[in-house]
Amino acid sequence: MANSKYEYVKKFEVDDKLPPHNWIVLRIDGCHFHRFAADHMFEKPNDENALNLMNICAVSMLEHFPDVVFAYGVSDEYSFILKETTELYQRRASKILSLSVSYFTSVYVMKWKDFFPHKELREPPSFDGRVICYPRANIVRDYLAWRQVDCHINNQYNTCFWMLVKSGKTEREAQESLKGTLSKDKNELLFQHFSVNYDKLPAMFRKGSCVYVDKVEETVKLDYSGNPVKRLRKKVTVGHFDIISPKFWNEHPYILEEE
Ligand code: DGT
Ligand code: MG
Ligand code: MG
Ligand code: MG
Ligand code: MG
Repeated sequence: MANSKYEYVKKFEVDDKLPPHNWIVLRIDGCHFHRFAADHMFEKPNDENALNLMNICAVSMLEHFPDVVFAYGVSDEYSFILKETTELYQRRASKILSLSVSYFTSVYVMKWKDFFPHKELREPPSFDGRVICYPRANIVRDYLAWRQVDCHINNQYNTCFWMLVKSGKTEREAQESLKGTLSKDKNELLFQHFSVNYDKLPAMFRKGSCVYVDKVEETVKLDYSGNPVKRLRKKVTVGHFDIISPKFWNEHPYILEEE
């Protein structure tokens, strides 16, 4: 088709391609989820259904965008790691960001009733998003460690805070009694006052959630002498691991393998 005199407007568009040979981290976060959680009466400090809904959205993301090699979620946020060689949307930041945030949000709405069959979705959820490039896999690991440390600090604080409030303290009193306390003081408080062993709380609350492609062995058929014929199958899996220490990464070296 012939160019119209209006074609020149295209020249105003800026190139937003992310640099090559960088891991791309995409982090999305629920907008005003403090209010959203209150409006939907999420359990405090952790609502298992709400977290599982976030996890299902992340699973869907890995299935929909195969270049996402790992995802880590806590509270109302999820981080997605795209492999360094990805050519998804020619690495255009706005495309990657807008399509993944809108896809995640749509799945959140679609799957809501599976997790909250008796709760109406009262307002449209929305998520903000950002992309960050990291040139080395070890920095991506440090990024993930940063998010998991955050998960731990917040969860330990919130667990104490809501235990104190549920036991009769006002929110201000609970805040006052936690001021200046160290991690071990909080564990002690939970144990002494509420007989709660922090380490025994659900791993999803303490560690957050990891979503990745696992290689699982599967029996496809039996051979003529009745022996199972096995095959490695890729399966998107959710787990709640320590991703700060090397164990998980040593066991799954292919996830952040550099080319
Ligand atoms: P933002 O992100 O600046 O739009 O504001 P918020 O309100 O989303 O704040 P953010 O992202 O820093 O903190 C997440 C909020 O979501 C926090 O206020 C507690 C709430 N939230 C997340 N997960 C749960 C949950 O499982 N239960 C409850 N009760 N609240 C949750
Ligand atoms: Mg935020
Ligand atoms: Mg938020
Ligand atoms: Mg958040
Ligand atoms: Mg189009």
